[in-house]
This record gives sequence, C-alpha cells and structure tokens, in this order.
Amino acid sequence: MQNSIVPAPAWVTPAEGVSFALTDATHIVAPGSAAPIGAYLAGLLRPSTGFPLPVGPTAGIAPGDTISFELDERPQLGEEGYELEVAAETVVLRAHRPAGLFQAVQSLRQLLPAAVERADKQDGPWEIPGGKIVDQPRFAWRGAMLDVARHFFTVEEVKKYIDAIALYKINTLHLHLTDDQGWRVEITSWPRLTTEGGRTAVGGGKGGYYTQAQYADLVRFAQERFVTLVPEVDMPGHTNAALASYPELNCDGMARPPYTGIEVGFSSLCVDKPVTYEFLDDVIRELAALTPGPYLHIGGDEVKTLPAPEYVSFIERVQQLVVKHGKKVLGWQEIVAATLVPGSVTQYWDINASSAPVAAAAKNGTKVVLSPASKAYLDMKYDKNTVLGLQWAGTIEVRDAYEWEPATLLDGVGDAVILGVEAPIWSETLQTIDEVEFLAFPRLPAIAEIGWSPAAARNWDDFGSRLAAHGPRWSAMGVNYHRSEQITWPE
Ligand code: TNX
Repeated sequence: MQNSIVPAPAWVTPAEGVSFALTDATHIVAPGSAAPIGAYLAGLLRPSTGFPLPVGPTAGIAPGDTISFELDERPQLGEEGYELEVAAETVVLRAHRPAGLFQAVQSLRQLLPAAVERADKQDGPWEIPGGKIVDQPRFAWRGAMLDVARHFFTVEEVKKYIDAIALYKINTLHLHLTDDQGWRVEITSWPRLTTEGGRTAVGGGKGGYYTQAQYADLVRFAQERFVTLVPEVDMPGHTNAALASYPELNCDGMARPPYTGIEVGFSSLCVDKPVTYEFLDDVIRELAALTPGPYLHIGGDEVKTLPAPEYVSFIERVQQLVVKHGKKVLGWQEIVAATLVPGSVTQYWDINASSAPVAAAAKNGTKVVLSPASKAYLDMKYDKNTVLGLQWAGTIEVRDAYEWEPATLLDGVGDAVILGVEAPIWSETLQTIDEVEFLAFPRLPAIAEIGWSPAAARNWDDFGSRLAAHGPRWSAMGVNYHRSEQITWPE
C-alpha cells in the first residue's frame, strides 16, 4: 500500500500487487450507526466517479465488490482509532466508534486518485492499493482556529473550511467569535451586540454575524464531520465591539466608538460593575445552549489596561458562570494567573512570555492545548515575500510548522498534560476564505500530523513527499494553497 496519507497512519502493511477497484457495481454496506458515514462516503465518491454506490445495511446476495463499515466491540481502538483493510474484492473499515469510521473514510479517500475530489464526472480507473492500516491518534485534540471577528466569514465559507480540515482528521474548530472589531454570534438577550457590534470589521468593511439558527446549522454540519465547534467569546479584553454596542458595559457609561484597526490590548469590560456579570451570564448561557461540546473558550488574552489582581478575580468569577451553565473553561495561557477549576484547559500561544506559569498550572491538573505562535500560528507569513499575514512571531515555512515536538516544547509540559495541538488563523489581513486557505495549506496538514501521528513515525522528507500529492487534491477540491518551494509539487 504505497500511500501519501496525511497524517501518517500509525501502522501500514502493504499487500503487494493487490488492489480494489471501485466500479459501477460497488455497494456500500453500513449498518446501524455507521449508516450516516456510509452515506457521507457515497456523497464524496458519486460526483466524480458517476457510480450509483448504493448504501444499505447488508451486502445482500453478492458479498463481493463492497465497501463495508463495521463497528466492533474492541475498545482498544479508542474514540477515533480504526482499521482499514483493502483486498481485491472488499474494503473493510472497522472501528469501535463512529468517529473512528469517519477517520477511516479520510484515509480511504486519500488512497484514491486526487480526481476523486472533483465535483464533476471524471475518468477512472478508481483503484485503491491493497493492504491494511491500523491507526489511532496521539492526541485527542487536533484543532484549527478561525478568527471570524477581524473579518467575517459566511456560513458557506466556514463549511468549506470544515470540509477541508476534516480531510486531515482535525476534530476541533475553535471559532474566535468576538473581538474589538466585531461581534459575530447573535445573543438574543443582548441584540445590539450583533445589530451594532456586528457591523464593523478591520479596515471598515461591512462585517456580519451568525444568527443562532445559522450557528446551530454550523454546529450540525461540523458534527456530521466529527468536528466539535468550540465557541470563543474573548474577555475581558478584545471587547470593543461589545463596549460600542452597550454604553452600560463601560465604566464611564459611555459607548466606545467602533474600532477597525489592528491594535490589541486597549479594551476591557468594566470588571467592577454588576451588569458586566449579568451580561456574561446571559452570553454564556446562550452560547452553552448552542454548544454540544464540553468547552467554552473565554479568551482572556492580552488585556493591558487591567491590574493583575482585577484580571484574576474577573477570570475566577467568569469561570463559575461557565461551570454553572454546564461547560468546561478553556482560555488563552494568560488565564493560568487565576486559580482554575479542575478540568479547565489553557491554550499556550505566547512564545515571548515565560511558560513557567503554564507548567505550574499543568502540575495542578490544567490540561494544555499547544499553539506556539512561532510554529502553529498560520496567520504568520511563509517568508518575507508572502503578501498575506503578519510576522510578529516570525515567518513559518512548511518545514518550521512540521518540525517541532509537543512533548519537549515546554519544560514541565509533557504528553500526560498535553490535550493536543491547534493551528489558529487570525484574520486581520484576510478577507476571503481563499486567503485563509492559502495560509492553511500546506501548513495545517503539518500541524495535523503532529497531533495525530506517533512521534516516531514523523520525518520531514517522508512528510514532504506525501504532502506533494495533496496539491492536485486541493486543486480538485477547489481549495487554494501556497506552492511552497520546500515541496516538489507534481504539477
Ligand atoms: C495575538 S494570540 C492575539 C490576537 C492576534 C494575533 C495575531 C492571541 C491570544 N492574541 O489577538 O490576532 O496575535 O497573530
């Protein structure tokens, strides 16, 4: 099984000379809770192959020429592990959980020619190399983050991004929903957040926001792809859009003017006013109700106008609201200054700050998601000639994004306390999803491989040659990407 699967599977045994050919007689067998994943696979394969690919609970009378989904009893495969066996007559995808079957589909997809991703009918043959894969993730959390606050991205654009990240077994999409420049999710008890606070964007553009119905639709779409949406409402800083929408949220009772620049750190909620906590109680309650996943991200980064003790008591107060509404707290690394409730998670990003407080929090049971800005911030430029992006954390070529090891990144933060890795994209310089994709690909797959593959299976040369095969796949999907000179692209 010669393959270019990204992230690299844990274990692959090729069956030389064997292959399975997808034909107009192929059936998909997907019983019980595998049925929606069978339907998803059929939906991926039908447009380009033109084959009918019927999906049903049994193989019927002709067991050959089938792609079968099997959920089995063995818990060793965990939440997302799977086996994928490709023989001449059959393909079998096996997992303990539906999420594992979904991840198996992503590997299967990558074993087919890139043209399978096209939206219109293509010529075959559609051969899948024979062999067996046994695979499971290193880390539970493999995330991408999209900043929809600095510039707004529509539901359709976010869906396209979800489809693109799911191909790399990314299972978390963190949406940075609010910032100084815009508030992007409807809160029905505070409507001006979006009708006023949603109208701006960096550079003075028109902004936008998701109604709760649209947000719920995004949640559902993501769930069907085994991606958990993590909503972030940034606080107490990065709140100018809220402060512009409601005068009472300001200490002086005066609404702030809208902000369309890209400075950070100047805004803060009024941490002494009772109304601030009534406001946050409403926001957190409404957001929790929209969120099936366990985490709410409360931001907590870069507030330069608040004395440390006030910041700490704010975070400690807000975390109780999150707990009250049944969720766990996630926040940028600054929140470790507070005493966090058990089960909280912090997101490391600031390469210029000491990591000792993060290590100390980890020692007390706070888990860590790693997003080191100099490796994983996909809004950094590839090199000095990249037009889009920023460079405060340096430039990040594909190899830089790939060659780092989570367990040795921070002293005192090892495998046991690392929940996973996440690749954020901040959108100060990005106006279209095309531009987001340009920065995400090919670096997002590098971060995905760090999060999924065993450390021992990772190797830059091997990764680079597998990654090269994904260029034509992105072209077929209509996904924009950067043709990095570090990769020998096939076309
Ligand atoms: C830092 S990362 C920020 C964001 C910016 C980003 C730009 C973090 C928690 N805060 O507000 O958008 O840098 O790279």
